Parts: sequence; structure tokens; C-alpha cells
Amino acid sequence: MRILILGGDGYLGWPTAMHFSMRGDEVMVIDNFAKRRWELEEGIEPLVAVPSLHRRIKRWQEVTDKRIQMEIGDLMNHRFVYTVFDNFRPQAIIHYGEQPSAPYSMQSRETAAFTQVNNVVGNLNVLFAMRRYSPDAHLIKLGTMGEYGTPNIDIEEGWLTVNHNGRSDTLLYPKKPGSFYHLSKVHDSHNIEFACRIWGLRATDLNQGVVYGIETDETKLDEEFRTSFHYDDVFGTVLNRFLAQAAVGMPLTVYGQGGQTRGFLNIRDTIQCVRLAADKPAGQGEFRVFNQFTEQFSVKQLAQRVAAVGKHAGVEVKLSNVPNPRIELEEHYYNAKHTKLVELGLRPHLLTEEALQEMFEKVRVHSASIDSDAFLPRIKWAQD
Ligand code: USQ
Repeated sequence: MRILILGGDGYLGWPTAMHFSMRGDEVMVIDNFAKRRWELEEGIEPLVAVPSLHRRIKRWQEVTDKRIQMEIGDLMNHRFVYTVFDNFRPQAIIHYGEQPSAPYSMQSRETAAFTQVNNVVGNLNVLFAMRRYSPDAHLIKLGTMGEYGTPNIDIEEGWLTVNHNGRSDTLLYPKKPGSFYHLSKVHDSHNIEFACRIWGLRATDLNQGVVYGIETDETKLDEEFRTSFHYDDVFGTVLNRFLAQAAVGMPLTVYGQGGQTRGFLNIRDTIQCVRLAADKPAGQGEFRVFNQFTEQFSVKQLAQRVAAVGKHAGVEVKLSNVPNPRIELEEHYYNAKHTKLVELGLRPHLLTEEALQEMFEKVRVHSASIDSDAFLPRIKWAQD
């Protein structure tokens, strides 16, 4: 299959590119290196420096004798997007190419506006390019479980059948997201559903939970294939942050009461889910939504489990209830369906004690380079 990966330099995009290339697909990655620029702006670095994309692709060819193609450019530039689609004619497009951080989007008017324009317009350009050059291609779009928020009813996979005043219809599930970033993904979902409905495009929206983990089968093949692991307050997701905090014996930053419950998945399962979606594409005109996570935990439960793993390794780790910089429910109902990917064959890598211990040790090896200034949350959702 000819697979175009948008955001191929990122935490998830690069391991995905290696995975499809390894199994023999023709892979092209696109990136504009915006994430590397945001890291400089925010004064943060990944746990281990990540070699340039050029270098990783060159090394990939040396080690595996397989070629990953690359185009450097911005999805906001529709001429660039059109040229790529015209030349490559993808059969599947895996779209990770967006600003992925909720805190970044809540930093200022400028970063909120940037996040929404960047994500929404970039995605629109992809939809128009598909219509023009690859109308039969399958869009696999990374959405987020955060689109739903934490409603006081069960969360369905994308759609909800509503009975109202004696009539019934199946509508996109109502959204109650918690940041301007999460809202950008809501807007994307609506635009994609509309494009499927009016132009007959095919798309799978993967509403992904919080990803954790440091390696995949392919990143392990060579030192230079590592992916970008963040533990800072802007790009670090909660479990990755807790692992880094525990590795240096710092208290775990549980925001507020820690009753916030979310769906989680291992980075290996991100790759697996995307592959399952690619291999069993949506039908022409179909907008398909899968909730992509394997287990749910509260923040407090996760912190307690990481502290136990630290203790087992001889590190005393405390939990610290820091004032919550976000506006979110800290105790709430949470029951999100997630059966569709399992029906397609997903075999989850669950968060066992062994898996946690292994990740903890992998992070601990690099503890000397961990900057503990990156642990405290600097960005608040509301002014004091
Ligand atoms: N949290 C803490 N302590 C921390 C960091 C986070 O208690 O040090 C809490 C937050 O308050 C929140 C939960 O952990 O309740 C998750 O926060 P997060 O930073 O791990 O995740 P989030 O901001 O929701 O965003 C991440 C990714 C985003 C993806 C989303 C999936 O950055 O790209 O869309 O996870 S989900 O959360 O399911 O919407």
C-alpha cells in the first residue's frame, strides 16, 4: 500500500512510519518540524535527544535496506499538500500532523488561535487534496477521547442514537472537550464527517486516549530509531511524566484530587490500531469512529502504581496533590465504549506490573538528563 504519514517526525508518526515500511508498504512521511520549534520556544527537551528525520531515514535504509520517502513542508500550505498528493497518490493517509498539546493551546490567545488554525486548516487542506487527487484513499485521522470530555452518560464510539419528541436519529456524539486543543479535534471530526457525506470520501477517526511508553518493536532495532519521549508540563502525557518524576525520586504531580479518569494505551497499541484501521478501511462515503484505548485509570491510581514500582526498585516516591492548573472534573462518571478495534483484532499490551517496571527502568537509565524544572505545571486554564 502507498501510505502517507503526516507528522512523521513525531512521537507516534516516526514509529508508525518504521512499522509500515518494515512490513513492505511504500511509505512517505511529511513534517515541517514544528514540534522541534515549539520545544525551543518552551525551553524543553525530550528525555533523549532525537536525531534529525533525515538522519533516521538514512539509518533506516542502512539497517533494513528499506526506503522511507520524505517531504518537508507545512499542511497549512495547500499547494505543498496538493503537490505531495499529486506525486505520491496515497492509498492511505495517516494524519498525526497537528499541534498535540492541550496546555500549549491554553497558554495564550496566540497559541489557542494558532492551534485551531493550524489543526483545522491543515486537516481541511488534506480533505481537499483527497477529493482532488485521491478520492478513493482512506484517511486515518488521529482524534482524541478528550473530544467527548467526561459526560455523565456512557460514551459511545462516535455516534449516538437520540430519541426526541417521538422521533429518532443517529447523530455525532455530543462533545464537551476540555481545551482549545481538544476543540480543534472536534472541529476536525465534524469537517471529516461532512467531507465523507458530501464527497463520498472514506475516513476513520481514531479517538485516542492518553498514550504512554517509550519503545516499539522498530525503535528497538537501533539507537537512532528512538522516538521523542516528553515528560515536561507541555508535551509530556501523565504516565510518562510520572515515570520520569519517579526516576529522579521527585513527588508525582497529581493535579487536584486525581480522580480524573481517562482511557490509556501503550504506544505499541497506537501502531497496532492504526494498522488494523489501514488493513480494514472504511467504506466509500463512510465516516467511522473508533475509541482507541485499552484500559481506563484515574490519575491517582496511576500515581499509586508508579510509586509502588519506584518502591520496588528502592526509590521512595511520594504523591503530591498540586493545585490543578486545568478546569476539569476531579471526580466523575466514566464509561467509554471501546470494542470496535477489539472486534477488528486488537490484542492490547496492558499496563501490567512488569510493563510498568520495564518502562520505569528504561526511563531511569536517563535520569541524569532529567530536568525537574519541567515537572511543575506552568500553564493555567483560567486566570487567578
Ligand atoms: N495530569 C496530572 N498530572 C500531571 C499531568 C496530567 O494529574 O502531571 C492529569 C490531567 O489533569 C488530566 C490527565 O492527567 O486530567 C491527562 O492529562 P495528560 O496531560 O496526560 O493528557 P491530555 O492533556 O488530555 O492530552 C494527552 C495528549 C493529547 C491527547 C490526549 C488524549 O497530549 O494529544 O489527545 O492525551 S485524552 O486525554 O484521552 O483526550
